[in-house]
Amino acid sequence: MNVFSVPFSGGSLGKNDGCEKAPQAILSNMPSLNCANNKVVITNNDVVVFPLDFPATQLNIIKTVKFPSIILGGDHSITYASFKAFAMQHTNAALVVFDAHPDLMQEFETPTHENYLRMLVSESILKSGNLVILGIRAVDEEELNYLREKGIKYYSATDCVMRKEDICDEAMAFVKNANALYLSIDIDCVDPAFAPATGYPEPGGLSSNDILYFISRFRMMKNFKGGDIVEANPSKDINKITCKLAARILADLC
Ligand SMILES: [Mn+2]
Repeated sequence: MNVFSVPFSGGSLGKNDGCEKAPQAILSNMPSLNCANNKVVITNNDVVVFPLDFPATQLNIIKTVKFPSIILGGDHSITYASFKAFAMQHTNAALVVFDAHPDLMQEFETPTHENYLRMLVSESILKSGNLVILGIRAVDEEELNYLREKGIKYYSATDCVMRKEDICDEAMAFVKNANALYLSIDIDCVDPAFAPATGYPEPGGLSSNDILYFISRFRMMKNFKGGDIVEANPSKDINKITCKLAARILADLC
């Protein structure tokens, strides 16, 4: 599988400085995995980023990333550019996001990890009917209004834990007719007990096993063509548990 490393934290508004080190930390944990997919062959490609130049970084992502592939962030703002590249390479593309937060704050001129998803929808790069968000548990009122206004399909973290299989069935049925499916995994969808190293840890999330269950099923969909893993921060990690989980997610996606 092709992997594109995007060591960029400039979209985290200073809240997750250090997440630019995640691609290397995740890749360096791959050999230590002891799982069915540990023989997966990864070809890493580094995307050149400009820490102080947002638009230039976004352009470089769009120019460099080719699918099928997995993108390693970096903060969640990089999904704005990588999904844009995905939508340029595939018509009628769908996005399934795992995240504690919906990232739908009012848009500004440049995408950040708080509003990239709203920008994708409001700029019509992504149809709201091709979007599912899973695992949310920290939502601003402004975001709730936008979710309702656009009729966006979403599931809380509690739903994802309590009704895992049904919700996975529903979400898969919802995106199965899209030409191509992109999975975006913000590591903060997972409970901080399992993934403490991130910018906005929120209690009450999915377990490691829950996220791996969802991935194992989405991964088998015929239209699955790519995705990303974002917001892990090695500088906040404890015994590498977050980066090891991210490495396992990467192995299972490949
Ligand atoms: Mn996010």
